[in-house]
Order: sequence, then structure tokens, then C-alpha cells
Amino acid sequence: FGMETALRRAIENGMMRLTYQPICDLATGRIVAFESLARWTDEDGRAHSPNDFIPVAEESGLIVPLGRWAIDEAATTLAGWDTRFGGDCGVKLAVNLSAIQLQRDRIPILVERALSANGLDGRRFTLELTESALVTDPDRIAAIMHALKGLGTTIAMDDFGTGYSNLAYLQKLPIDVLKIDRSFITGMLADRDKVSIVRAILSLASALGMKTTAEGIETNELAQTLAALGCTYGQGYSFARPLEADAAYTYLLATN
Ligand code: G
Ligand code: G
Ligand code: MN
Ligand code: NA
Repeated sequence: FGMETALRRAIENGMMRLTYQPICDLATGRIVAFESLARWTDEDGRAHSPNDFIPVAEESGLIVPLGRWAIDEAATTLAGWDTRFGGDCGVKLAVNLSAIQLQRDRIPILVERALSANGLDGRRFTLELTESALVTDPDRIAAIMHALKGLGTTIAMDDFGTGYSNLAYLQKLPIDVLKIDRSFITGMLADRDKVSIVRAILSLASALGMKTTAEGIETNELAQTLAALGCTYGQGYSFARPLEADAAYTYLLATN
């Protein structure tokens, strides 16, 4: 209850911010996208993890205003980078959508408005959904995904391998990218079972015509191994931690 009140005030008072973590093409090292990750430092200077406040936001309904803010903020930031770049700065921006948010709000309309208000083509956005979004009301989620695809956005399945992987739905839905959950990547080089799982996901994605992103890459060796296995993209501390908007833009200019 305490956290809910503080979170409501933080959203109302503009105390939330987004950080941006690069997602790189493993074959070339170029940045193809940044994932936006919400951050909240409260009035006492305490930083709260989204792992703690997103569930509170979902239970309280605050995920609706928080989610709307995140979509607008991500679009504003990307348009700001384009302005500084003097044109399309060449990367997509990924926004996380929770299952509850997809049930409670009209996400495609919000995304369309945020894109047009900022003069952005739909191809500049990626929406990251988790497998849990498919469980409650798969038909509704499918309709939302098709509406988002109609805007030109990319759809990524986040934390893949940890939820209810209904493989029949995977094939039917317009999913562009599978994000292999960090739990399979961490320690993979010393664990043959993890390598087997990663190989299986890469092969599944390839069979379904989807690209892949490995999360949680913390070493160059892991990045090289995943590239050799055919994983398309990588994300993790080995490239960069989640960065403030200005630092992310500077990192983009220095890398690409
Ligand atoms: O970056 P970090 O480890 O702090 O994020 C933890 C979790 O919180 C991740 O699973 C991430 O998807 C989720 N998360 C971060 N930002 C957002 C957001 O803006 N919206 C939603 N729905 N989830 C987020
Ligand atoms: O669940 P999702 O993939 O949306 O969230 C990404 C989360 O993983 C964020 O909390 C982010 O801070 C964290 N993260 C990103 N890269 C790494 C990494 O290399 N190692 C670890 N341990 N966490 C990471
Ligand atoms: Mn994500
Ligand atoms: Na995630």
C-alpha cells in the first residue's frame, strides 16, 4: 500500500524515467535498437527495481498511466535523437508491454498516437510482450498484435522459454523476434544443457522465420559463441548497461 501511494505520486509528478539498453547485431556489432527500461528513484533517493514496482502497478491499475507515459516518453526520446542526428538515427526503440496492460488499455491506438505525434514511422518501434500475455485471452492478444503489425512495428516475445510456450500460437501470431531469456544465457558456456536449449530455440525461430535476441550477454566470449550459433541479436552488459537517454545517444554515435 505504501509503495502504491508513492508510485502514484511519482507517476503524477513526472518522477519516472526511462533508461535505454542497446541491442546489437551479433554479426556486425552495430546497434539495431535500444530497449527502454523504466526507472524510479523515490523522494528519499531510493531506487526501486521494475521487478518490484511493475507488479504493484499491475495490481493497482497504475500500469495504465505508467504504460501510457512509457510509450510517449520512448517516442519522444527517439524523435529527439533523430533531431540531433539530422534524420533517422537508424535504430528502433523497444517498449515493454505487460499482459495486464494489454488487457486494460487500448495499446495500438496509444502507439499510433505516440508515433504520429512525434513524426515517427511505425517501423521505428518494437513492442516486447511476454508469453504470459498469450495465456488469458489469446484471441484478443492476437488482434492487438495484428493491429500493432498494421502500424509497421516489430513484435518481440520477451523472456522466451520461461513461460507457457504454446507452440501452436507461436506459429499463428505475427511474432518477429524471440528474446531468449537471460537464465539460459548466463553460465551457458559451462553448461551443455543450456547450450542445447539455446540451440533448440534458435532452430525453432529459424523454422518459423523469426529472428532471435539473446539477453544477458555479459562477456565477449558469449557474444562470439552466440553469433557462431546463429543468434541474430544480443543484449547485455558486455555491450552496455541500460543508459540514460543522453548517454545512449552518445554511445550510438560512438558505435555505429
Ligand atoms: O531493467 P530491469 O532489470 O530493471 O527490468 C526488470 C523487468 O522489468 C524486466 O522484465 C522488464 O521487462 C520490466 N520492465 C522494465 N521497464 C518496463 C516498462 O516500462 N514496462 C513494463 N511493462 N515492464 C518493464
Ligand atoms: O525482462 P527484460 O528482458 O525486459 O529485462 C531486461 C532486464 O535484464 C533489465 O532489468 C536489465 O537491466 C537486465 N539486464 C540487461 N542486461 C543484463 C546482463 O547482461 N546481465 C544481467 N544480469 N542483467 C541484465
Ligand atoms: Mn524486455
Ligand atoms: Na523481460
